[in-house]
Amino acid sequence: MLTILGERHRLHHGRSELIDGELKPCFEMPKRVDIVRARLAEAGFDETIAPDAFGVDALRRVHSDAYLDFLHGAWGEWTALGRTHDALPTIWPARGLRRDRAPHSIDGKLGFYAMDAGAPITAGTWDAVEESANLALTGAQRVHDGAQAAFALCRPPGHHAGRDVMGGYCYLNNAALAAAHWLAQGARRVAILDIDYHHGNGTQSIFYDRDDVLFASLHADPLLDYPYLLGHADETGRGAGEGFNLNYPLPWGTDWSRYAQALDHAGARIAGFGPDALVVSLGVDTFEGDPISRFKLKSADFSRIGARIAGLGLPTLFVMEGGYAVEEIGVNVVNVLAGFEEHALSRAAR
Ligand code: OKP
Ligand code: ZN
Repeated sequence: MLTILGERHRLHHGRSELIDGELKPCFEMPKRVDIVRARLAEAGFDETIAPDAFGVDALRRVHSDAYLDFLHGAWGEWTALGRTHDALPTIWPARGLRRDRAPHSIDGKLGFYAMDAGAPITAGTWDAVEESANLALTGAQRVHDGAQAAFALCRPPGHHAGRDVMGGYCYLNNAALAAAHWLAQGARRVAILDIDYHHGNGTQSIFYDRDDVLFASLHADPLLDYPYLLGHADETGRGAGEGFNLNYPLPWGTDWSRYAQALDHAGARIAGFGPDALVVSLGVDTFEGDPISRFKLKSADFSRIGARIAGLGLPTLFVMEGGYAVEEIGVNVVNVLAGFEEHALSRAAR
């Protein structure tokens, strides 16, 4: 499978996030990409390319100008005050506070544009997130040009990022950018299947009013787990988008049999939608050994996921999201991709 790889992700290495009331080292780290790359090479996935540079116009299809300006300038504004640690917000626009006027000072802006303290900004964050977006856009372009499937090894991930909000390790929504790119290239309908453990609140919010993008997500019940404030089954879309948003909140301890039922249901809905192409937000934090998650998928189950996705028979772009059992992340990701390829080949042979 065609794989799009970058180097600049390494420039983003958040030092700390708030966990259990303490600032602790971020689980989301450069080594995640190193391990996936090593496993890809070992498994013979050697068709790799570097990203093309898409300009700001590709980003503006999904994100607001004010938010892009903020992300681009945040580190400079932070360090101009003599600060050297990661930039983190300390306030958020909760109920009763205004969210229509962006503050001018950096501490105000950090809060205004964040949903949590889970997306630190460092010296290299902008370069890394810009490249991560370009990986997804390059993958989308290649699939548009005729590749049956591609894998964008994005880092930082993107599915928690909304039109003008960062959070949960995410800054630019890579999957949404890919879907928007396909629509701009003439696709009539695009489906996004989000199989990360956490609900893709950013992706959902970006397309919530639209009937040309079907968003389907399997994730831990938000009553129990991050991001807590979105991802319930009764979120089905709004206005023209009614019926084009599909959430499968699942309990802690979800194993393959339970997961497979939800996946098959989502697959049937995606097939019924008749999309021109599919984006998969590929998180492997559903793995039983993941340090921040509570599902029970085994490494072999990821091959089954890949095969079921291939069963849809759609041009498919896989976009890397989460997965924090660092030593196993490579095996689990490559199992999805290999499971997809094997099934796609056997379909073609029939
Ligand atoms: C990003 B992705 C749990 C803290 C949760 C945020 C997790 C972000 C996950 N104690 N912190 O969806 O994998
Ligand atoms: Zn996740």
